[in-house]
Amino acid sequence: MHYVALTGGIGGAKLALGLARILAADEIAFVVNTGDDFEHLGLHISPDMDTLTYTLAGLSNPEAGWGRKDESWQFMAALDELGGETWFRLGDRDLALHVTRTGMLKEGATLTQATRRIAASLGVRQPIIPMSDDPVRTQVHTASGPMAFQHYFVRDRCEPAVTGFEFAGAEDAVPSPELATHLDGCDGIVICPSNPFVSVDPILAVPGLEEALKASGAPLVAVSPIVGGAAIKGPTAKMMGELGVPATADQVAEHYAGFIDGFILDQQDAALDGTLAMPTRVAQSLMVTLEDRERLAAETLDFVNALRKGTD
Ligand code: FO1
Repeated sequence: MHYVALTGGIGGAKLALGLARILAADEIAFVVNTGDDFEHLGLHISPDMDTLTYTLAGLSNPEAGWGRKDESWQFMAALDELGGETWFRLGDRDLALHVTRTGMLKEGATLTQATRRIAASLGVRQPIIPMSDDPVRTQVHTASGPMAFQHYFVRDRCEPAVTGFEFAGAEDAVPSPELATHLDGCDGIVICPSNPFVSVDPILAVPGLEEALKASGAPLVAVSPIVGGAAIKGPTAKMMGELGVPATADQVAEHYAGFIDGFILDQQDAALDGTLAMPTRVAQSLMVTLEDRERLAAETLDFVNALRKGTD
């Protein structure tokens, strides 16, 4: 069997880890949002790919969800002394990854190639594929104008009210060449419980990518990032409110309508089961323990397989 999962950062990486733990390494490939990427201190930072890489490598910081465990912060302290920019925190060990990737890109490697080499160095065997090798940069529209994503998310702690989003550069981007090899003979596609607006939409904004997923013929299942009217992680519910959309799981399903074949609701939203314009499955989608991640991954694949066989 072979599956493809689309993911953003911290929330999505939890299910990604569950999938990686219950499948063989050659049965799953991850397509990751790079709309959060930015150039900072002369380095190419790729937060969602780093979060997934560290998570699959067993190196992630369990409290923050981003960055590495057992981190030290000497570089940040020294940068602060020099009056440098410290709003975006780069740990000493984490810094090594950004320096390595930036060097590879400067020498002519694509982001796909650089990611493959870094993941292999850290012992990750599952393919981690950036949505595109071309720069796509999420801009968050607010009442005071457009903002670069990390300025909105980290520097301003998601405080500005959003009015919309733009994926600068998407129109000229092409999907990573590695994607096609994983869609050939694909048995199912999972959209992890990531933010639909700033984690999944940038992936789908790459011209040809959504069409390639559909053309694979594999059933597409999204796992709700909204549980009982709140986001599992991050600003999804706050954004929905600001965009004038009720922060409910059915509104997320509606957002993906026409694209997905099935939707996974949390037990807290079981009342919505059977009320959506697509097949639904109810599961425990809050992932606290490792077992929670594995259980949700197994339930998701069971749903995908049932949709493919026409038994759901
Ligand atoms: N998130 C924060 O909230 N604060 C940080 O200082 C921060 C630093 C950081 C460094 C490297 C990296 O790969 C990710 C980092 N993140 C940080 C996470 C991050 O930017 C966001 O979680 C994502 O972009 C949203 O998915």
